[in-house]
Amino acid sequence: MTVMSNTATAVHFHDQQPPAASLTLRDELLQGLRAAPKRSSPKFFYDLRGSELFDRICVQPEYYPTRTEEAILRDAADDIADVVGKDATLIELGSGASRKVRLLLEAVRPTSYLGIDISRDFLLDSTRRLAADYPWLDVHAACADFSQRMTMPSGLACDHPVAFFPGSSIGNFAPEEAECFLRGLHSLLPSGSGLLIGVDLIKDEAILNAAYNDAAGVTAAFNLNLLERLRHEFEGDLDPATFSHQAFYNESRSRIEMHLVSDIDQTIRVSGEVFHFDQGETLHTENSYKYSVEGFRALAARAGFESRALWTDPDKLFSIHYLERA
Ligand code: AVI
Repeated sequence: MTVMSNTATAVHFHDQQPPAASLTLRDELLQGLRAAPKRSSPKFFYDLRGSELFDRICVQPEYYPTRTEEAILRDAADDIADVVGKDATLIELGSGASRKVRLLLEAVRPTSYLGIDISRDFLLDSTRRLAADYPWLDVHAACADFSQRMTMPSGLACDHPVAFFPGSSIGNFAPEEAECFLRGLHSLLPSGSGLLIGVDLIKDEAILNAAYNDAAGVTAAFNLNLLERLRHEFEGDLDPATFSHQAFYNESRSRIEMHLVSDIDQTIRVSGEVFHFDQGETLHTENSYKYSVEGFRALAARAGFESRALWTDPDKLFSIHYLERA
């Protein structure tokens, strides 16, 4: 593990990307394209442009999760601070722009903060800004794929770790993967550690469908950007204009599905390999699972986390759970 300390911005940077990461990513991508039906992991969305587009999704009027979760965090910051307790090390998984944690920092006053994200440039930029704005906070950044097994970076004081996983990113795992992911966290964290986690709730289908089909087309651009990434990073020979964005709520599985639909019968090439798409055939790019409060509590309990507190908004659109590692 490389550790670099940038004194100008006081961010301690821990690079946990395995050296052969791009090879692993390529293999994973090709495996998904060979599958029937074709699929790709949502993590492929998040190159620099994808991360920027995701930030723009978060402020679209139809995309309620971000503003609702932020309102809950703002309103409940003092209660959250009481439950979390003193001298915490906040560990944000998939920290992105590190915006939500700002709503907690003054109330919770953790000793240190660790942002973990797969998008290195985005991570460095946002943690540098955080360190500049909160000079009393010991800021660390780890470039890592938090969905894989991780280790705690050395040099991070970690007496009372509290993982922070906002945004309902847990919903991008299938329920059995989510449980497995929480089990991984369970083995990483000592007993008594906390997990503050945002979980999107099951609701009216029209609200869900609108949230993933915003009128400004930002979610569509986010989905289609995956094809640009295939072209630029994985020697993709394809025309993104021949694909369309598709997103819909699958009620029987309580999930939004996002797909890229081929508008024509065509053959594309990625990393020298040929893939055929029939007209109307899709590449399944993301699932976003929605939970009931009880459903999520039961899942967390199976992974060894006990429910300690819960906050929701008045319309019951979104939930924030505080769980304790048993
Ligand atoms: C990051 N994740 C929780 C978002 C979601 O809602 O599932 C990603 C996203 N995809 C389309 N819009 C937002």
